[in-house]
Amino acid sequence: MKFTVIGERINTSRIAVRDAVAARDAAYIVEDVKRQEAAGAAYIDVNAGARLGHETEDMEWLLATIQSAVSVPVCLDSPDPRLLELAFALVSREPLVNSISLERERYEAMLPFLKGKECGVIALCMDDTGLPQSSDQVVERAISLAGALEGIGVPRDKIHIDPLIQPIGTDATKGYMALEAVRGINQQLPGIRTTCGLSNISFGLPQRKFINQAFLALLMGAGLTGAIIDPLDDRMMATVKTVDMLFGRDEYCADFLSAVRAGQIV
Ligand code: THG
Repeated sequence: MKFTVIGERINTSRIAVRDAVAARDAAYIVEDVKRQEAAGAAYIDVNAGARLGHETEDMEWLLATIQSAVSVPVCLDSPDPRLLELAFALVSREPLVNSISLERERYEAMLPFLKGKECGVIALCMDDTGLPQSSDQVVERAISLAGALEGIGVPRDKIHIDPLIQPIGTDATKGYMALEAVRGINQQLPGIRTTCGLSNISFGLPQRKFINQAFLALLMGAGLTGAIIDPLDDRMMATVKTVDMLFGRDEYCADFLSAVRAGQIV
């Protein structure tokens, strides 16, 4: 299966999106998500967390606006189980729910909510002690999360484990740790899916796009099945399409060649 691109742009932590949401500028959001869909996003991530006190109404408005504009499903992105539950009731296509974790409060609220729902789930390898400190610990947490989710009936291929990418700038082992974690997850939980945000790897460093792009190629090599990225970043998407092709997931190199013809790979 081709790599799953989750488009990250509809996030109120981005100034332009925050302004558009505050002004209820539907044209801006519609234009943005149409471009993400055209560029190959399989899901549109929607994160309304940055305007404090407005998360619920912003999420409702964004979902209505986005779902009238594109036919790809949304990825509901919030740490708040109540907001995810409210948002879930508003989706028109099977969503990805981002996210559950092993943090007690979130875990205990999310499991009963997810039971019996038709959706994909992103599961963060986070618990109440914080971020994982080794690739073995990521794999252990992935096994716990997968066990709990499969236990309530979520099929393995709808579980997307997020190993949680940590900055390389303050700990040189964090890149390799993530690569080992993805390999370990695939070995211990065959058929499971994996995803992550990339940008933490380059936190505090210059030339971040170059770091993120090289890291994505390495993660795909380790077996990562998807990522939360900017589908309008042509270089990042060129990496995705080229690696998909090199892994034999692009019959006759068709997608690669059409991206070249469209001027997206130059
Ligand atoms: N895992 C999961 N979900 C996530 C993350 C993750 N959701 C949120 C985040 N991390 C992924 N989403 C984004 C969205 C936007 C940006 C980065 C990650 C972004 N970053 C630019 C930067 O960091 O410089 C800002 C550029 C701008 O303002 O336009 O835009 O890890 N499961």
